[in-house]
Amino acid sequence: MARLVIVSNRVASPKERAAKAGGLAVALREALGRQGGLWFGWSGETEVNPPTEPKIFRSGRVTYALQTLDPEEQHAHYAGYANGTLWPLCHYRLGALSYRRTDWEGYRRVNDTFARSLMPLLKPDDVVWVHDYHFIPLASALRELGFKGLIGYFHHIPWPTPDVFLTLPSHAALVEDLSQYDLVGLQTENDVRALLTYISSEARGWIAPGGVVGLKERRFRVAAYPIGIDTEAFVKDAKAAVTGEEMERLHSSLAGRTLAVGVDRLDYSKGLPNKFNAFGELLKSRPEHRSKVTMMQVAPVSRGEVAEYRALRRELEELAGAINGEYAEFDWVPLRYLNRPLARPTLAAIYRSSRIGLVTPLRDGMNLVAKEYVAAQNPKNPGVLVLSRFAGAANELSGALMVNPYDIEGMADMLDLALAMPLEERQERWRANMAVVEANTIHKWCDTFLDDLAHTVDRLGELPEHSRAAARQ
Ligand code: GDG
Repeated sequence: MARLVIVSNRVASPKERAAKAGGLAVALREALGRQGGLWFGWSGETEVNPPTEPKIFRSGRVTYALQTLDPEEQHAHYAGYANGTLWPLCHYRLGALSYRRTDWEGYRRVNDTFARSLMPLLKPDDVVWVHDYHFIPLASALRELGFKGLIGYFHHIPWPTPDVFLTLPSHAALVEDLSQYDLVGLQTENDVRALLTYISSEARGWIAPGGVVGLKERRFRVAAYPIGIDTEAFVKDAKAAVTGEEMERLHSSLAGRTLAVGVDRLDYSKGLPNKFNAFGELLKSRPEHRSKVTMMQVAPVSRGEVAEYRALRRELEELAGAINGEYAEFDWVPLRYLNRPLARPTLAAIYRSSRIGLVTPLRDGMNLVAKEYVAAQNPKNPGVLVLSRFAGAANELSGALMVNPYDIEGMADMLDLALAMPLEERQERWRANMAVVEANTIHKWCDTFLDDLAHTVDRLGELPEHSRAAARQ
């Protein structure tokens, strides 16, 4: 069996326990452990004149290789092009997009640095799996250094439609970079359609059945792999939480009130101001819920070095203060707003205790919180998932109450509906959602992607005659 090499910006340290590391890190570590492998990424450190070789250490069957970066280069790569340009672009936030040539150049230089650091560690028959938008040019850089083996890429965030993508000055180069992969995985069929439409209508590529693409002299495949969670682990955590001390503390603090929960990184794609406003609207327009419903928003701070994120934090503090100032009673705070991350078992306990899971991003690749909320419910008395139609998860979780996060009053209506929903309907909706969450786990996602990557070359060879003819033109 070929060795697996995983590349991601942040590498979960082998010491990080499953409860803290998060589903993706655990699944990747498992995939690596099964066949033995290498996990390569940024060390999380910067240094002027950094060493050209990565720090290497082993844990079990996994070798870790971590590259340190020059601070200016790292800034252009991470805060600049990856999170200042690509993140807003892929989340349809053109107003927040900033593009500087120096960032684009820094982004590519950092990918060259990563490739030069990784290349000496690669064997010709390694299978390389690259994760996310920090690394789109990595395959080009590795190919340039002579790596001919299989390279797959998974894009965790949405792929924008051509009209939006064309606002990126470097769009053509970025898609040529993508074409150096053998398999490009996206979250949903909508994302696949968006990328393929761009390739056929703007980049003069051709598309054959099964998402096989020809672009200049390259052939590769584009397909949807909707990511899942470690369902079994979540169900276990949520069940264990029932008797835990934290559950007791939570319940006594609620004093019999209904809980609605949101869990999102503090990111403008997650639609937090809209969610706060919808809760405020509910309290304003339906006074019967005052003092009866508490909303808890867990929003760990993320990317504090990017200006938009600091502005968002201020906006949310103001909104939370306004809602609490307007409606709080001496014994009830309507909105509990936390910027600290909580341990996963605590999250599971909160999900299970919440009558409503509020997942209302303006745009999201998938949104794992939606799936975690479903997995954590008590089948005998499940809560209602209120879900933005713009989350990738909306394609799968048909049992959710779908909302448009731009429609504040519409969201307040849905909250009202969720609060009144009878048990039978809650169970029916939950069963539909849970069937998906159980069928499509993170492990299955991992195996399906890797299996398809291993067979990509066969698929590329099976092109129908008309596509081969197109490819020859
Ligand atoms: C990207 C894409 C895609 C959050 N707060 C705490 C905490 N979390 C965990 C959640 C969940 C994860 O972080 C967040 O995952 P999401 O999928 O919701 O969102 P992103 O971070 O934006 O992830 C997204 C994902 O990649 C995977 O492909 O679904 O669309 O944007 O697991 O539970 N975990 C703990 N404490 C917290 O306070 N322990």
